[in-house]
Amino acid sequence: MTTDLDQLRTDLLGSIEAATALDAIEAVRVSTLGKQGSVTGLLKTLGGMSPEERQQTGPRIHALREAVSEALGARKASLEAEALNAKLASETLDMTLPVDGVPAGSVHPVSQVMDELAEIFADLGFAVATGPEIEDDWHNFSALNIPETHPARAMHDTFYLAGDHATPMVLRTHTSPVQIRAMKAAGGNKPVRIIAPGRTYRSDSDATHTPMFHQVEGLVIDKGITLGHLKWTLETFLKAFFERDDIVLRLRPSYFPFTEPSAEVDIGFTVINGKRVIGGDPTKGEGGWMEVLGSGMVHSKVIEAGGFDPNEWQGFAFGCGIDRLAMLKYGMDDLRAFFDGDLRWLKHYGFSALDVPTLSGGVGA
Ligand code: 2NM
Repeated sequence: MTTDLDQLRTDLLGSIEAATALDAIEAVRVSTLGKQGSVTGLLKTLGGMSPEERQQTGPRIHALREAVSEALGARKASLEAEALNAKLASETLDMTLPVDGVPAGSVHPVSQVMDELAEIFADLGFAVATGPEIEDDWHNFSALNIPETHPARAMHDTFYLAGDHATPMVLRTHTSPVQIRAMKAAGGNKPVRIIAPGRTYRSDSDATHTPMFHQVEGLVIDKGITLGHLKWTLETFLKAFFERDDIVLRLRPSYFPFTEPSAEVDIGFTVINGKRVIGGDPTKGEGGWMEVLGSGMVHSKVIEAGGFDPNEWQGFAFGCGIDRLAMLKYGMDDLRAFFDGDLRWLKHYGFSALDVPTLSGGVGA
């Protein structure tokens, strides 16, 4: 028995050591430790032994089972490590290969321009304010000095929503209600410097008008604010936005119910190779002026509606279409394509989300 066990141990450990594949290891395991295995068979013989024999042989059989089990585990681990090393050696990764083109989305020009606006005005100390697109009549009209009978209400081609008669609800026709909310939030005792970009709605549809469009409006409320501050701010903004220092502005007297005085702002353009280019001397050649903004000193009634004392606080405001700004800067000619969701258009005019900001510089560096 002694020599039998020693011989079996030598044979089994030898065949485990000789196994060169994982399935060979598994075959040895089944033939030794499996239900019908040789070592399992030996363990079963313990029951039929005399106590003396069992005391002598039992520990040796158990030791054999331990040794076989350990050898199987060790050989298995070393075969697995060998296989992994072989795999790693054969599969080198060429880091210089170009990556497969991953289809990426693009940033819509409207989003791009909104980001540019936020960046430029942040440099000038303006925060970005937002508000609801479904507004009540007071914030969209009354607080902005547009009373019930005012023709501007008809002018705005408002979308009215079903609501109770006392507080008619509308899709905001401009982002001005956001300015009113920002003034109210300031509590009438500290300055306000915000821009309000966002969606606006008017019942209007042709090549230059869509029922939903984007506006940005700016508002400054402080003490001692003058038209000079307004003009400097708009000039600084437009130079940064169009990335040219030779931008000239012209303020023309106009009318808005929420500002007094009011001015329309024209920007000078020149014509190069038959194409209009923003900037340069508009009095030369085929150059001229195009309207880009509305603006003015905030009407005393609006200052009051916003919760400020108009005898102490003044302000200026301005507004323009973001879609139009994008068209002027990036050269699209049909506004409707902005909202068609045509992937070819988006690919052509869209921006990479990973691009560093496209503006050549900030403000006043
Ligand atoms: C414009 C033109 C002129 C404007 C006025 C206000 C407010 F709330 F302060 F009264 N917000 N935006 C404004 C003034 C907007 O857009 C053509």
